[in-house]
Amino acid sequence: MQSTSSTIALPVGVTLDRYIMRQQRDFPFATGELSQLLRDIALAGKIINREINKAGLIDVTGALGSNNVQGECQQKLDVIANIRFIRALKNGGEVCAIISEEDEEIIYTDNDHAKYVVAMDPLDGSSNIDVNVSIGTIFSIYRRVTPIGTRATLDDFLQGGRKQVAAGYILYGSSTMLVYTTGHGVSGFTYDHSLGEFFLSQAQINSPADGSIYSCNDGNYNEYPENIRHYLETSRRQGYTGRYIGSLVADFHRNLIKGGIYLYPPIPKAPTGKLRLLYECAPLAFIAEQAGGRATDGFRDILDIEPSELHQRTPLYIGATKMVEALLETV
Ligand code: P6P
Repeated sequence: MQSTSSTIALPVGVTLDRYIMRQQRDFPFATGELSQLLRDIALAGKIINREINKAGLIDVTGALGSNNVQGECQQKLDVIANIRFIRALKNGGEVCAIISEEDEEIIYTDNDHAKYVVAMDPLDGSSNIDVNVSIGTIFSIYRRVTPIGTRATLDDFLQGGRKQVAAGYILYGSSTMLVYTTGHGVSGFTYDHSLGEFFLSQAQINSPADGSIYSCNDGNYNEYPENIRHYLETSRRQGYTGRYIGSLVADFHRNLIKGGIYLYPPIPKAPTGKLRLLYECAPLAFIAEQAGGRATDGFRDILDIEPSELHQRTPLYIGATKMVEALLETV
């Protein structure tokens, strides 16, 4: 169903709450649960933002000394972010279950009558925390497929990216931004610390169809598949710019706004890619497509991948449509 023009025509400077209410009004059958869920996520984002901003002062930087289910060294803020988001979603009452990069198993909220499930990376790029580089939260929302009132199951999370009802990220950067889609375009909100509010700053983000920025870890270049090396060599000959922050949300956001492509190909130590499908690649692919871009694993659109495991990984090539299509031509 197309949203009416009132949502798109909103002036910049509208609060997130008002924007969500306007969006909800555009959909007469909306009952408010998704709106509330988006508010719950924004609240958790505000809290994490506060923790991040004082990280250097209260010793929440650095490693915790434990590893997450991925075997990756957990940073203190990783764990804090995970706890905060889980608590906000539990208390909000709109989510019956959560999966998180930080937990191996499904997290049940005991809200078995809630309609939605959430897949999240509570704090992606967290190794950058100690050096004050931008980091981000990524979230993906599905309507459950199991009966209301029962405990959620794997099936609720393995529906495939095209079944997402909403997806977004929070970028804790030079400013803190919330960017999300509910399938009717992509909107960007900037956090005003003095007021404790997210304000609409980009009503409709349309990503450039082409670009000249590529983002990849050049240190892995020699281990990339031959066609990817060929694509990068061609890009360099064309005078493209390499920009790689090592924080997916920051690299993705820059490319979304300026036009570019982010690449995480398969490499010997990550033969199916490093990034996770359900809570990193699928939500960003939803946003990319809604903004006019594209996302693939090198063979299929990310959103067409049929998931089989909660923490499964995938190669990821995401960004400007013409750049992704040029890469696919090398396959
Ligand atoms: P590498 C951070 O760990 C992350 O998941 C993304 O945010 C980032 O783009 C990528 O991994 C960096 O991985 O192997 O280049 O250090």
